[in-house]
Amino acid sequence: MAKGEKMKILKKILVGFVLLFSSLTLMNSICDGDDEPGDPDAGLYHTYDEVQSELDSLAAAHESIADFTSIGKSLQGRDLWAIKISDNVQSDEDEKVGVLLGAHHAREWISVEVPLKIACYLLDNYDAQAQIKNLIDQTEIWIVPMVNPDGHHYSVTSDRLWRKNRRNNGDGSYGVDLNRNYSYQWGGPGSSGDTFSETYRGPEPFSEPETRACRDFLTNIEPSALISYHSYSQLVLFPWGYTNSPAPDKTLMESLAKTMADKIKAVHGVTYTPDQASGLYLASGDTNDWLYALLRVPSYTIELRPRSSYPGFVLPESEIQPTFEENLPAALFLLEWMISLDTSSQ
Ligand code: 0X9
Ligand code: CA
Ligand code: ZN
Repeated sequence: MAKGEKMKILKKILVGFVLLFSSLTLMNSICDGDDEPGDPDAGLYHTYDEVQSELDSLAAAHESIADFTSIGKSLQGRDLWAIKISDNVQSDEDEKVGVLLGAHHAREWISVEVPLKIACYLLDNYDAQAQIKNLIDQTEIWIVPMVNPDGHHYSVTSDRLWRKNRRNNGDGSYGVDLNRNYSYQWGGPGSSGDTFSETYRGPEPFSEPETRACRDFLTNIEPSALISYHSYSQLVLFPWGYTNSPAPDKTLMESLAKTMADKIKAVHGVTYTPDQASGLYLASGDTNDWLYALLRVPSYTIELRPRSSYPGFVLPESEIQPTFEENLPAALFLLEWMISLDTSSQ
């Protein structure tokens, strides 16, 4: 055989191996952080592109019970990807709706992983677990793991501790705090009118495309329960956040929060503290106050691991899986609680 021929065969074998390994990597990418050469890298944490491709493949692999869709676009034009999980997923059925949101705040990377892994878990266990099948059959679950993709991308590529979105405020400052930009009690305590502030509320309520997308989406689907994941501090927070006064449904929301905290603790012994959101600090214009004011439904912020400022937002990769594991039963409990509403109200 000529030397040139040998080289060609060797080259083919090499290409074969590369293709084999890249397809193995692709298969691995479902429900697991993946790296593709040249892409921004967040290790085992998911980048924006990785969230997109995972939700897409996840829905494709479970097409009768999952739908991959966008609820709108960010300021820089990124889609706010969502996955809807339900039986008869293509139709809007008369079923209670539950919502899990992640990453209003860019640097809170773990808040992407928990709702994303919950989506994977639900879909992967539909056939195997009667409890999960029942939940998916009787409810409609919407998961939006990355509400602030522009900020998240910036956190991955430029400034790990970036919090806000990437609005150019026109004065040399960037970013609006999306969790101060909702309309209910907008401009109140715990929000700032200073564009340079980490809690800058924006020039007006819903000035940002990301919060407008959430507003329109949530108004349309009318959830019966919601969890917005944040980090850090290990808290289960319920409205009000803008005032220390108790919300009308404080008793219910507190009791559900206590049960969620108990369920979390039962998994790895980690303590999350249930509290009215104002107990952390007063903050106005957040997701939960707005949703609760609109629909009077249980609406939580879960502040994930860690407990304190070391390691703060930079949670080691080794804690992704346990943080998901402990939060899974709490989310399942809240979603299943919605089913009980049907029997008691009919
Ligand atoms: O400040 C926030 O937006 C949340 N904490 S974080 O460290 N993830 O930024 C807490 C929001 C809780 N809501 C109120 N206290 N109103
Ligand atoms: Ca359904
Ligand atoms: Zn946050």
